[in-house]
Amino acid sequence: MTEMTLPFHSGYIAIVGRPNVGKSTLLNHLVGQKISITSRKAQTTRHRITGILTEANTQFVFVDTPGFQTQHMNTLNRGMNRVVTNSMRDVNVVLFVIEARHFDERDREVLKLLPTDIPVILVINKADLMQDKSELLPFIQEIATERHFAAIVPVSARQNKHLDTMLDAVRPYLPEGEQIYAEDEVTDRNERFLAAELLREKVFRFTGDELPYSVSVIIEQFKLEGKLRRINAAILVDKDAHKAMLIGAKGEKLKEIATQARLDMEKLFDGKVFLEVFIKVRSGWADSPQMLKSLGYE
Ligand SMILES: Nc1nc2c(ncn2[C@@H]2O[C@H](COP(=O)(O)OP(=O)(O)OP(=O)(O)O)[C@@H](O)[C@H]2O)c(=O)[nH]1
Ligand SMILES: [Mg+2]
Repeated sequence: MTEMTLPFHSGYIAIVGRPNVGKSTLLNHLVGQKISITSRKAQTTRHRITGILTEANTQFVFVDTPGFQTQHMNTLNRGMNRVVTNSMRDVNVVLFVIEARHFDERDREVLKLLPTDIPVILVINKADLMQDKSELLPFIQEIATERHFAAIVPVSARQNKHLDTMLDAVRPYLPEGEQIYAEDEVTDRNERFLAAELLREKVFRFTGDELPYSVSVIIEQFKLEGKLRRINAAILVDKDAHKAMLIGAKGEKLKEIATQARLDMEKLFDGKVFLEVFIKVRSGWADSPQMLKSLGYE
């Protein structure tokens, strides 16, 4: 008996939307690992991050992007918006993510940027927050008047609901082609980058509202000693006052941040991590072209 081999399909899928709609949560649940940091604060993601999902006959290469900024236009935010627009070039599909029940001007700004020559799938995330399911249809109808969508899929990224339906909607748009990445790869980002991001996530999660936006992380040393990863990281802040806030009373805050970051790193890297964290004051880093370059912005 001859075995039938189905042709392989692969392609790129950009995940775009305003800040905080759940793009990175969606990416993480799609690939089954925490490769893109998340928080309840807006503007968590600052870079383009690729997440890879490989099935028997298909490879999905998702591209998570920063939430599109419409306020506070410093050099960093302009750079982040450039990442968003550039990420939508050369992809096969765009996932335009919005939040159930909330569609506002900030979503409309992103809608205006969406390419007209690439299929766009509307992903209505946080569907779990919609108590009254009868609200869904009128909500969909309202947005569907704004432009043509290749498909409209309500999901709950956090609860892993309907992600299969979403993948089924993407599938027809992935062309026949070779595997782009090896099947065991989940991201194109290296451990150094992921370590910096996991530490930055803890700053987002363990500090007040203002601080996270003025913070950045640099890995100063990353050494592999057998199975142990020895990492020295610097958290860059804008002001001395921010440094004090990060350290907290008796250094408790910084200790908690470092511990939680280390635990996440050990989980992701599947090995022991020795993490040392320093804080450095570098005022105006978010507007310094030189600093931004060293953080990976062109
Ligand atoms: N209830 C609910 N909350 C969700 C869902 N998906 C994400 N969230 C929450 O929404 C918040 C923002 O999630 P992120 O994944 O960081 O959002 P993002 O769009 O990547 O945000 P930026 O990177 O800042 O643009 C977090 O607190 C998530 O836990 C969902 O399906 N349901
Ligand atoms: Mg994000």
